[in-house]
Amino acid sequence: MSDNIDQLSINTIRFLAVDAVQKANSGHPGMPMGCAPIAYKLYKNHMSHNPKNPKWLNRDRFILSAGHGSMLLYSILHLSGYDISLDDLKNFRQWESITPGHPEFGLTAGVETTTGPLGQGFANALGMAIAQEYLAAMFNKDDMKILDHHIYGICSDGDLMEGISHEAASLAGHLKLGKVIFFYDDNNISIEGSTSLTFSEDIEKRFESYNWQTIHINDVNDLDQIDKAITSAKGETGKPSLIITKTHIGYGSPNKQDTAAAHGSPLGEEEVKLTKKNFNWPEEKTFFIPDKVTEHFSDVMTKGKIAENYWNKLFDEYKNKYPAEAEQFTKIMNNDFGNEWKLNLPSFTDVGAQIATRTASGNVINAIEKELPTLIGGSSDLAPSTNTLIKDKTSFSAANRVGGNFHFGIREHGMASLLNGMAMYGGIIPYGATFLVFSDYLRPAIRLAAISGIKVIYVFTHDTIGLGEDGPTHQPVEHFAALRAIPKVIVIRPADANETVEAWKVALEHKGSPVALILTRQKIPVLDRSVISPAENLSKGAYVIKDCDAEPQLILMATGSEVSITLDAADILNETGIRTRVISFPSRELFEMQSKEYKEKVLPSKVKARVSVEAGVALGWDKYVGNYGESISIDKFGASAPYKILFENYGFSVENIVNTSKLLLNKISG
Ligand SMILES: Cc1ncc(C[n+]2csc(CCOP(=O)(O)OP(=O)(O)O)c2C)c(N)n1
Repeated sequence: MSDNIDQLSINTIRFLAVDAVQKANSGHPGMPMGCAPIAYKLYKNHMSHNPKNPKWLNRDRFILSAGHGSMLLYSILHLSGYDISLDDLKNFRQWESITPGHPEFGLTAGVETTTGPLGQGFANALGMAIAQEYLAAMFNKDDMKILDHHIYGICSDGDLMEGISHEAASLAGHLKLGKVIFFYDDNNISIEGSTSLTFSEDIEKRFESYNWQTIHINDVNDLDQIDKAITSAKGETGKPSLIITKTHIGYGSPNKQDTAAAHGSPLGEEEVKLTKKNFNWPEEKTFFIPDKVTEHFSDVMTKGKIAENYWNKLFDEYKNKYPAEAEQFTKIMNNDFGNEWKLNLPSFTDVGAQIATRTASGNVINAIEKELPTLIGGSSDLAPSTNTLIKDKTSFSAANRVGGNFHFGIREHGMASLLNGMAMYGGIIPYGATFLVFSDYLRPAIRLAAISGIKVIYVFTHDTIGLGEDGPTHQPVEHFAALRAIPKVIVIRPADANETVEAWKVALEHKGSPVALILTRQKIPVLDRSVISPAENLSKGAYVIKDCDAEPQLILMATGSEVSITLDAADILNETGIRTRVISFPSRELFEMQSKEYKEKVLPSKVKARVSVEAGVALGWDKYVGNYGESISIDKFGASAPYKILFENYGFSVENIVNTSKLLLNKISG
């Protein structure tokens, strides 16, 4: 074994990863073996972090975007003193362990975000940097900087091949996010072999053109080069830095180094032995941590404690000098946003007025934003259409960090992943907007927000063929179903302006998962609440919006813009003696959270004649309409025409609802 404590420590990281992957008989040993020196230098020498308080607000963040190299992260967290035991490392990838295949936010101390789907961690980190800039501008004072830290990360070839890295890096350079320092694990290998198969752009030129600083390390095992690179990255405060680092996948493995074989499979018993021999490491030992290494790392916790104590003192002084700000900062970072905003929620009393729900949503945001200064967001170049601009706030930019309006550019995927980073940073309620049809472009990041248990609010407008002339490319049909299919995502499609207010209220009060608000482009009537149930019922997901005099024979259920025509159809049916109940059904997820009794009350099992009315695919409605029911739906693509003509031709008319209902009743009774 080497006498050099640095080498000994780095090799410990390497072999913890190698042994854990071997024991689990699955995982990725090559990346940790190559990048161990980076993790070592960051956690041991450069990062300001306290392993005993992984949530300390002013810690440096580290994001392993190449999440498949998770054992690198778990090993360095263990050695640094985070709450990950050696047994946890031995349980890598096992049932209920805190060391899953890829890092998961909220599960493991010191894991800042969920990574694995390549490119996401990279963009999340940039979102965290945005959050830091915004909160720092809000709370830092010239004499006291309570948020002043770096955001480090490692990204791989795969991260930089993914489109999302282009979107996010482009915006980050434009916004001059100088606190970001990413290492690029430049090992020339991905799963199918050499990256020369697919990847020949000049990364340095690419990032320079994004307005990043680029730095080179031509041998990751030269620790001086790592130190120098970090120092010069920190020295550049006006640009994010990419440290292009030459590494070797599977470093030290005699037969697998620099080959794809080291990427995603255990080295194999024999090769593990040969590799240990190569490093002069005790061959017979597994999960071996030399005492000297344990000792060597003990100062990480001491230094971390001192750093946090120092910050605590600074924050005490801040509290004395700026008590109001300190109180607000503490509340916000604890996700306590108060209740004042609720008093400002608008109410739409102009019955019969025609208001698009996107317009109502814009009114809500603007009515409450003052009481919610960290409700911030924007759109991917569609703010005038999504109505998401906050009129009294400026735009966030390189020169203006207090701006609460974000211009993400036409970068939906990047936007969604940046929003995730903003949410994970804490203190921010981020929202992002685009047309519903483009929710597909955000989908991977929405899924990760749901897995990570973080709240991001999506404002998806232009929600059906009701958007009209733009035609089938812009008309969502499968998108309600597609969003509802993601576990934990709360999808809400309000029926009118007042339900839109309630939808925002639910979204803002909800915790622990993303919320998608689905809104119309076209104007729809403000429903007359003096004759139907109050819009507050939206929080139950589905409610009887208008009932018949006695027990219903027929139940009509509708969402969004289809509710008003369904109410009209029910009036006709009731007049003809068919006792018809109408259910406004804005959110399946909220409805499923209700008690069995409530659900039975709204949808009595004995009423078999049920019709759903929603301008999207029927998928999923069978659960509610049952075996005998019908769905008025769109199970094909839309078309380019004025929306009223489309609604008529696709069956979303009072007449068709009435006829479908009558036919159904005949069928059932016959
Ligand atoms: C979005 C996405 N697509 C595909 C994968 C599967 N995958 C995991 S790692 C990887 C590429 C590996 O190459 P690289 O990023 O260079 O990592 P290294 O081999 O150097 O560890 C792929 C395709 C993934 N994790 N995420």
